Amino acid sequence: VAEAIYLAADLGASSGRLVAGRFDGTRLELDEIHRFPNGPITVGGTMFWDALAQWREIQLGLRKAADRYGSQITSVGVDTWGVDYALLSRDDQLLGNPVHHRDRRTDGMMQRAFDIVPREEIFAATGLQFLPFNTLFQLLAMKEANSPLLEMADTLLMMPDLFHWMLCGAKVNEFTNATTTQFFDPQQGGWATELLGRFDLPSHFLQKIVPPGTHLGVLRRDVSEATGLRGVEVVLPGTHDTASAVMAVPAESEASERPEWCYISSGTWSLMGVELPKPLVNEKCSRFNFTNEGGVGNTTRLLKNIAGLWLAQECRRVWAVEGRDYAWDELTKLAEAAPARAAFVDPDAADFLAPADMPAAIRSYCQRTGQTVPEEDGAVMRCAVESIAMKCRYVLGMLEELTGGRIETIHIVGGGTQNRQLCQATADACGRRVLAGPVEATAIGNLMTQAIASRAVGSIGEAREIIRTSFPLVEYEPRETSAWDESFERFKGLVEKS
Ligand code: ADP
Ligand code: LRH
Repeated sequence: VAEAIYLAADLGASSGRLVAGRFDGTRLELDEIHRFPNGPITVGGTMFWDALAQWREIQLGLRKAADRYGSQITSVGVDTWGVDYALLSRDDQLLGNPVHHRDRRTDGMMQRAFDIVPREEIFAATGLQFLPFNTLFQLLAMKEANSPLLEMADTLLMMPDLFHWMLCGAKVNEFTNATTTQFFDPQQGGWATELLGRFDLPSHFLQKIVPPGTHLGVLRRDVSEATGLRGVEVVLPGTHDTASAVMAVPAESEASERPEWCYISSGTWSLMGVELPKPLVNEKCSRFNFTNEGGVGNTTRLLKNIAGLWLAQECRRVWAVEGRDYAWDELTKLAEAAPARAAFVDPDAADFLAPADMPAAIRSYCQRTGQTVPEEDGAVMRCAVESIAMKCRYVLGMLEELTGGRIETIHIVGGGTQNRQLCQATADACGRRVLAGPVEATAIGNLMTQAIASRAVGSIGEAREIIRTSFPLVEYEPRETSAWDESFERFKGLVEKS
C-alpha cells in the first residue's frame, strides 16, 4: 500500500503543532513539522487569543509540510481547546480578537445566568458541567456589557471552525466543539435555541452542526498559493482537542455503560472521565458537576475538568520571569527531591484559575489551610503535581459512583504523560494501574479521523488497534498506597472546605 499522509494542526492552550501522520496501512508514524508556543495575550485588561498569529503559524506549518511531502498529502484538519469562539460581521470580518476563556469578563456570570434560568434546567437541557467560562456565559458577559460586537455578529465560529473557514471558506460548527458551548441540546442533537432565547441571546449566527469526518472542501486558492499545498482536502476531525485525544486512547474495548477503564487527557487541563454510548443526565451527575461532551463516533465523554498542569505551567512561567528558567525535566528532578505529600491544594479552587503569581497563590492557600508552606521551587512543584494526582483520585470515586462499577485501569494521554512523577503519583493516589501514552494523542485522534474519512481505516476500533501497535505505552503500578490513603483523608477535607 502506498503511504498516505494526513496533516493535523493541533492547538493546545500552551502550544500548537503541525503534525504529519504517515500511514502505511498498518502503522502510523508521526512527523512533527512545526511547533509554536501558544497562550493568552492581555491588552487593556482583557485576555485574548492572538488568532491571526495562530493562523500565521498554521500556514507556516503547512508550507513546511508542502516542502516535505508535496502531493503525497491527502487532507488537513484542525483541533483546538473548547468553549472559545470568534464572531464575524456580515461582510466576513473578524469582529475583534477571540477572548480567552480565563478572562475575567465571566466573573459572576454563572450566578447571573441562574437568576434567569435555574441551574437544574440548564443542566437538563445541555448535560454540561458548569464552568464559569462556558460559551454560554461568555456570550452572556458580552450581552451584559452591551457589546456592539455581539450586535454586529452574523456568524459564530468556534476556534477550530474559524481556522477551517480560513483554510477553505466553509462556515460550519463542528459537532464535538459545539457540545462544549452549553447551548447544544444532546437530546435533539442540535442547538438549544430556546435556551438561548430565554437569555435573550441571539441564535441566528449559529451555523449548521456537522460531524467529524466531514469533507469541507479544498484549500482556498490564496491559501494554496501561500503554502504551496495543492489538491489538499480539508476534513473535520473531532475539533475539540479532548474529543480527538479520547478517540486516540489505546483502549482495547469500546464505549460502554459499565466501563472498566477511564482516561485522563493531561495537558493544561486534566480531563478525567469515561467513554459512554450515550449521555448520562441525572441528579447525581449534576451534583458532581460532570459533563457530557460529544465524542467522535457519536460517543459521549462523561468527564470532569480538573485544573491540571496549568498550575505547573504558571509556576514555570513565573520562575522564568524571576530568572530561573527551568526545563520540564529539571523541574521534575527538583520536585522529586522535595518531601512527599507535605502539603496539598485543591487545584480547582478559584485561587488558581488565573492568578498573577501561581507559586504565591499555592503558598498562600497552604498557609490559609494551616499546612506546611512549600518554600523551595521543588516543593511548590511537588505540591502542585501531588495535588493534581489527589484530585484525580477524588474524581475517580465520583466516576465509579456514577457508572456503578470498579474502574481497573487509568489511561493517561497527552503532554502530561512525559511527567513521570505525575503518572506515578496518579497510580499511587488512585491505587490503580496507569497506562501512559501516547503523548500526542490529540494529534493522533485528529489524523485517524481523517484516515477513517478517506476510508484507509475502517472504524474507531481499528484506529485504536493501529494506535496500540504504533506507539509504546509506559505502565505504572501503584506504590505506597496506604500512605496515600492516609493523605487522601487530609486532601478530602481541603476540597470539601474550599
Ligand atoms: P496543551 O495541549 O494543553 O497545550 P500538552 O498536552 O501539550 O498541553 O501538555 C503540555 C504539558 O506537558 C506541559 O504543561 C508540561 O507540564 C508537560 N510536559 C511537556 N514536556 C515535558 C517534559 N519533557 N517533561 C515533563 N513534562 C512535560
Ligand atoms: C482542553 C479543553 C477542555 C476545555 C478547556 C477550555 O484543552 O479543550 O476540554 O474545558 O480546554
